[in-house]
Amino acid sequence: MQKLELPENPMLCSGHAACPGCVEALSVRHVLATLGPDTMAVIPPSCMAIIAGPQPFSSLRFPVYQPTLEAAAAAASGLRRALDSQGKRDTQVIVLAGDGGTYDIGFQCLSSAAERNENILYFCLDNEGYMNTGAQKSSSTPHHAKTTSTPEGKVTRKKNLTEIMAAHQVPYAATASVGYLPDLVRKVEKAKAMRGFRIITLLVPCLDGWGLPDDGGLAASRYAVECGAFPLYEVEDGRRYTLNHARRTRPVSDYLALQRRYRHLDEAGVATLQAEVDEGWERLGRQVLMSRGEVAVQGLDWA
Ligand SMILES: Cc1ncc(C[n+]2csc(CCOP(=O)(O)OP(=O)(O)O)c2C)c(N)n1
Ligand code: SF4
Ligand SMILES: [Mg+2]
Repeated sequence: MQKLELPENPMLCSGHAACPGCVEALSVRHVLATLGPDTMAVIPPSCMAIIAGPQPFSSLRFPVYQPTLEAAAAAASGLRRALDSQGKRDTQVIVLAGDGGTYDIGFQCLSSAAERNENILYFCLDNEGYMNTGAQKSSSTPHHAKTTSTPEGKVTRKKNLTEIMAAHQVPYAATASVGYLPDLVRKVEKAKAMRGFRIITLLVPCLDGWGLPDDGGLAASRYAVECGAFPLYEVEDGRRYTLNHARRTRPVSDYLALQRRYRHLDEAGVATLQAEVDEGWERLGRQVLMSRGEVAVQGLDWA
């Protein structure tokens, strides 16, 4: 077992406003400890903005700018350029945004910043819904999950953000989970050492929105990876795929059983989700093999 040392003066302090047991606060605490104090964050409206606290109070010991929900990646781009013009090229500009602010409302800004290869490190804190406003559905909410705006379960599937970002051919797009902490810390260190547009999507099981007990966030973080619903992987330059946790060790039903948002599902519904996870896992496996040159793409020659 690897012991991780955290600095004595955390950049995210105790007394913050997260729900007790929230995995988002834990994840961000480790992210910030790995990045260090020469960091500036853009935090759009989200649970993270609540955790950071209302002016003049803050649980964060470094500069933070809160833009509108649509504008996080544009605000970070501007901040980066202002710092560069002052010669502060080593200061990391990060975004700490929710999935609603990333997959949906801030998506046009995000796509543009990725296309311009802005030198920013974007963290999507993916709790699979609009949680601080009462757990409504986002395009990251998985198929069949109940939210307050999909009371009978969501009828469409979760958008695949990492694939969309990889298609922008950015230097780095990865997924991570605080349930696999050494992997998360390694990815943050790796992204910190790179230049250009980098994005890490962190799965954040939401106690309230997913219907988990106060101490259930970490188990859900691990089960999501172990059943393949949230694979841990990295894509470099849109081409080189690496799967970081290559074996699935439990059925999707174990993961669903932890969460109240799936409690309405019958056996057929569970089987549908298992089939969808299997399909996604196979597609990812093909990408990994193709990027190693182990699978030839058939039938794409010019006529
Ligand atoms: C354009 C716009 N629409 C709606 C809102 C209201 N609003 C503030 S935060 C939020 C939810 C954001 O969800 P997400 O980004 O997933 O963050 P979470 O609360 O889940 O951490 C909404 C809808 C807003 N601020 N701006
Ligand atoms: S609503 Fe969910 S993600 Fe937000 S602070 Fe509470 S447990 Fe954390
Ligand atoms: Mg959210």
